[in-house]
Amino acid sequence: MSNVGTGEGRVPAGAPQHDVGAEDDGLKVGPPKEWAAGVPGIVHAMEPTLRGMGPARTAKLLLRMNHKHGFDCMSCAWPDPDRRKPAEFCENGAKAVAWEASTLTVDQGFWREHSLTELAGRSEYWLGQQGRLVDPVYKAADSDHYAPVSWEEAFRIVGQHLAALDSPDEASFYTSGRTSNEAAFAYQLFARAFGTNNLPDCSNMCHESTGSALGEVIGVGKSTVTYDDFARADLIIIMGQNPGTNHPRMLTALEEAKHAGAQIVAINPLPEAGLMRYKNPQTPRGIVGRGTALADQFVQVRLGGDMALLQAVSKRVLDAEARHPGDVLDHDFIDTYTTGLDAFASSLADLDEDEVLAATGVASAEIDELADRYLTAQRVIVTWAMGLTQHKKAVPTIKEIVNLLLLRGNIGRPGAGASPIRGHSNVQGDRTMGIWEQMPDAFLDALDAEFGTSVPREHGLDAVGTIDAMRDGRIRTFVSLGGNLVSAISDTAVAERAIARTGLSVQISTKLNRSHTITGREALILPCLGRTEIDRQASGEQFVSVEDTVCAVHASRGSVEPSGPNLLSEVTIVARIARAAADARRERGADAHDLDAVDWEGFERDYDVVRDHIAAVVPGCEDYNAKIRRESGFVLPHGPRDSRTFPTSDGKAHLTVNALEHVACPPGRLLLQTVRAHDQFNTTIYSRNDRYRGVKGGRDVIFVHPDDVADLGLRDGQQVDVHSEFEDGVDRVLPGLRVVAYPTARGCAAAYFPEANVLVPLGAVAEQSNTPVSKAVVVRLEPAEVPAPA
Ligand SMILES: Nc1nc2c(c(=O)[nH]1)N[C@H]1C(S)=C(S)[C@@H](COP(=O)(O)OP(=O)(O)OC[C@H]3O[C@@H](n4cnc5c(=O)[nH]c(N)nc54)[C@H](O)[C@@H]3O)O[C@H]1N2
Ligand SMILES: Nc1nc2c(c(=O)[nH]1)N[C@H]1C(S)=C(S)[C@@H](COP(=O)(O)OP(=O)(O)OC[C@H]3O[C@@H](n4cnc5c(=O)[nH]c(N)nc54)[C@H](O)[C@@H]3O)O[C@H]1N2
Ligand SMILES: [Mo]
Repeated sequence: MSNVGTGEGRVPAGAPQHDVGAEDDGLKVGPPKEWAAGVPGIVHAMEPTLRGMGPARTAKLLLRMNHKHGFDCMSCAWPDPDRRKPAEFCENGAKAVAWEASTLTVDQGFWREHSLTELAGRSEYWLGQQGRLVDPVYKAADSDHYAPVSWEEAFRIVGQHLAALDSPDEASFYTSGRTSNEAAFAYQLFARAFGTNNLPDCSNMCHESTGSALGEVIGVGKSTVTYDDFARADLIIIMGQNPGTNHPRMLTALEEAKHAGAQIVAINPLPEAGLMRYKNPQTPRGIVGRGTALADQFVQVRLGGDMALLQAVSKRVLDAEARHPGDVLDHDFIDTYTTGLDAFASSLADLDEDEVLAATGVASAEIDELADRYLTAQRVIVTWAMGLTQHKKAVPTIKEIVNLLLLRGNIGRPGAGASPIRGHSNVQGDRTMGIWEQMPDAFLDALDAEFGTSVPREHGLDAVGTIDAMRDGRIRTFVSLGGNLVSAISDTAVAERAIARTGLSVQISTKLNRSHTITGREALILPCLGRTEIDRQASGEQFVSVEDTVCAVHASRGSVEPSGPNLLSEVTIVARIARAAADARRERGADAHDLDAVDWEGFERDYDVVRDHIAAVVPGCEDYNAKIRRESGFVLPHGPRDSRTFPTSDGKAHLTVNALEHVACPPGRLLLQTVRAHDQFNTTIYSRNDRYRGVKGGRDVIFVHPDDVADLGLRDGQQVDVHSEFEDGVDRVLPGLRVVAYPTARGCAAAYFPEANVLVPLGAVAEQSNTPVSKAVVVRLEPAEVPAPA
């Protein structure tokens, strides 16, 4: 099963035999002093991705990326080290910048040429290749085309629709995690002043399970570690995360930790290239190849087996304590800071090893080895991402991480902690700023105190809830601040029909995607500045601020000219929608209510005004304008991390009892997970390659263990239709995938997101967090009817 030996991190037998790093060998990037010369090297290596940007723009941007006076990379939420390297970016960050800063633009003729019907038939890849959106466009009710519209008219249309609703709760305001803190704060304020808490966001599909679990058991839903903790840890356990592709700069931190003596354990059904081997080319960081072996132990768990695995490790820790009473657990910590040990220990006393084996597919000896590593380490960090959060039992699984860490006091001390690794670069900041359909009353009270408003207290709709409500006709206006909800959410066909029932859909975006082609009866595209671009307002050039996965907040400044003269900033667009909604309410003889309580023009003129309000409302952001101007920004306070203060109901960290459950896979079926390829950012497809997994020029593949391929009577390379099986009995099919024999865990399979979203019913969600279950879908593979050659 998992045949990567201790200390070696070999790629298991059956892994693609080519050198996954082969292409990188041509990448010539010099040491710091030669970095100017290095940039063209990167450009060369990443052709054609960077072609659209031109050399001058490219160099300027790549060198400012993640720097103290530059802009924050939009490709992930990995933090910046305090001592920055000259080129503080990775290959995928460069791709994200190139994609945004493309000089190619969608001209006005494009909209005449392409009907919506035609655009809806295009792939995400094609749509993203059309260039930057630079003019607002409107699709009228009776038209199959968008057509250019003035900004005034665009805002008037949104305002009219919003004012015409019977209730503010008939609108829903989605946010994707690239939005700045300033835009996010303005947006949630607008939605609430308008009268609704319907603020779904990408986090609902992402780390919501993390927030639910951590919030409940330690009182704060965020990482308990700082950047520097990685170098101080002596064991780092990486669960359900593929940093080589999705957080490449994390590999540098892991390599540094390794040099400082840390051991690394990867827990994953897939032997992900970046977890196995890492070649640090100095710059750019994050290139995977035949370099250092990273993982000391690779635990090849079955999909959804982590809860059982964690319980089995905790049980071994408790058994060790029973053998050496007083020597194993951190009793001082447990007595002072936690509750629930006795119940937890007795629940694990009769943990069934056979069930653990069935759930994990991992031999007892491997679990013993993992437990030994945990027991010999003094400072342990556990990181995780979508491989844990997108399961039915995601929330209890994450609570089991906390259980394990608490047993030996691994929270709230240097080099130790629980570290969710967020996805979108500012998804955490957006939440801090109030983008959440269930913000606590304390936050809403602070808003009311600051603005004199009376914002609603009833919880709003999340992402799944919004689609559900659209389906029933309960949401009539949909506004999206970034993102691509139709493509990102589960049950694609249902989501598309749901959006089509709205009266108006509004996308505030940088680039074309499927959510622009599947619209309400009327639709608007409002094109905005991206993070790379200079944002000029009446008071001068503006900067924005963002928060990374370890709660560090800092400024981000664009440095190139906007892609078009007609672009507005996100803050401006939000402020003008708010004013238009207020005007429209007045025109209808109604009161603008709370919308008039805010100085929207002031927000737009000078983002310091927004930040002054953030300072007054958001805990930890006091004196925001001063702190954000410090070179390295500042770190938000975090009780558990800083002082072992746990803001839970009883002020303690909770060891919890979680009934063991795993996803059973009926005979002849597989468990399918949906993953990202190396050349994509969520629904944005940069190219159709996934070179770390050996795939080139296509995405219609399903990775299956060679023995499962044989057992299912299939052949490597065969075309299959993938049918998912859920209790609702609906036959959901992803047709025409090519079987790729691949060393994933037995009984498991993987295909690409977002294509595979067609297979997941809207109602298949994680308990408590309501996150779509994207990582363990029971599927049946049927040989596809391949048309005979003509
Ligand atoms: N280049 C690039 N960077 C990105 C993104 C991108 O699309 N492209 N997306 C961003 C976003 S929004 C996010 S949320 C993150 C996502 O970062 P990841 O969570 O790394 O993304 P996924 O591709 O979903 O990979 C999930 C990983 O978990 C493993 N896994 C799946 N199921 C299980 C399980 O049951 N148990 C265990 N132990 N492992 C499992 C998979 O094999 C895979 O390695 O990346 C962010 N960064
Ligand atoms: N099956 C399956 N489904 C999943 C996942 C999975 O692993 N499997 N992962 C889930 C996760 S973790 C997430 S986070 C969601 C992602 O869901 P979203 O965040 O909604 O999707 P993205 O693809 O990141 O959004 C990309 C679009 O954002 C716009 N954009 C880019 N930059 C900017 C900007 O600066 N400003 C504005 N206004 N717009 C911008 C562009 O138009 C681009 O097309 O998908 C989820 N869906
Ligand atoms: Mo995400």
